Amino acid sequence: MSFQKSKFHHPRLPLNELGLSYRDYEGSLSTLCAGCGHDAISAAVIQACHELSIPPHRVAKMSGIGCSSKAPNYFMNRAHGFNTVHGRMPSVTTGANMANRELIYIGMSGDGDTASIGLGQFAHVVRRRLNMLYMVANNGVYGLTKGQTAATADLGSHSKSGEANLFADIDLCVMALQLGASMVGRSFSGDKKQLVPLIKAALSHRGFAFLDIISPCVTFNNHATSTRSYDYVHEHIKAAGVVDFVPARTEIVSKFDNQKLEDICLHDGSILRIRRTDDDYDTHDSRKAVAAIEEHKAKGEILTGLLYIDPTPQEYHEMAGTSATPLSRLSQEDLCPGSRVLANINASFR
Ligand SMILES: Cc1ncc(C[n+]2csc(CCOP(=O)(O)OP(=O)(O)O)c2C)c(N)n1
Ligand code: SF4
Repeated sequence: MSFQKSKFHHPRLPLNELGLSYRDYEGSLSTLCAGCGHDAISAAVIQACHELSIPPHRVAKMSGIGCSSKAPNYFMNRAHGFNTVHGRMPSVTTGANMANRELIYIGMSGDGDTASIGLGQFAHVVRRRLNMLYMVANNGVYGLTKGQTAATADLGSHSKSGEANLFADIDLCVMALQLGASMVGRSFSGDKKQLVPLIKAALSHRGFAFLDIISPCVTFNNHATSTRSYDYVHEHIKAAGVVDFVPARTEIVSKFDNQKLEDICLHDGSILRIRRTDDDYDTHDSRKAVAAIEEHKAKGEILTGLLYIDPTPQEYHEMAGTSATPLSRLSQEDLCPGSRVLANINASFR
């Protein structure tokens, strides 16, 4: 159940290019536990979409089942939304995207939703390069069903009841890199400075953008022996680089030491500006990104930031050569070639 927020707001709130304030990007009142990392992710999505002046009605919020999958109710009430079956967000998003390629698809899922019941669907949506932002709110547990260990929990980490995890974790960033995602990043719900530019870049990226966001579950996985707790993540986080997002049409002002800067131009003219904190880190090499993730993990560290980006990505519609006009806007005549042509097509399969 969701509760509506009061529409009252300060009359002098800053407005974006569409004349909308951030309150126009909010959703219903959250019913998640106070302090849940997922609410911080919703706030980051609100800030990113407001600052990018994205028309809310051009967005489709897609999710599965779980506390994380409830989160889209708490941002952008004016957008389209579809809470699908557990683990089935990728296929429903694929169908929606096939019918209307012009919407901006934001998929929000949990580690249970993606890495367990939805793992097969996740693999195929990545390899099909669907043009979407796919976010996983990764807390290492099933929050909604009260704390069972998820497939992303680290080997040896303990559940709240003290049980040790016997199995190695699935690293969703490594999977996404190996399956061909054209943008991959990892962040932390408590680090808005890093998360907001990553979300902006992912929304402006034409292709499959994957963000794994560590999002502690304060109720079931925030104890001393968890590697997804606020304390553990704060102590073991390591950034590959600082990411800044410069939207198209705004003046580009360098704030950093130019020696270490790299600017990547996205298809809409926006600039993704990366300042390396690790001189050796190469954001254009997916194999090195996999190695870097593994090396940091072996040291007990969590590597965050922009891990990989392909500056010339391809997305599904380009690869499959589909109609440039969305199917949802084609007329009956355009969609149906007529009974004689259909009869010939059917005959060709006999
Ligand atoms: C087919 C099916 N199986 C199992 C469930 C029960 N179930 C609901 S949410 C969930 C796990 C959610 O975990 P996660 O995706 O990590 O999200 P979180 O709640 O931690 O944010 C499960 C197993 C279900 N709703 N449907
Ligand atoms: S149970 Fe955990 S994941 Fe679910 S709302 Fe509460 S803190 Fe968030």
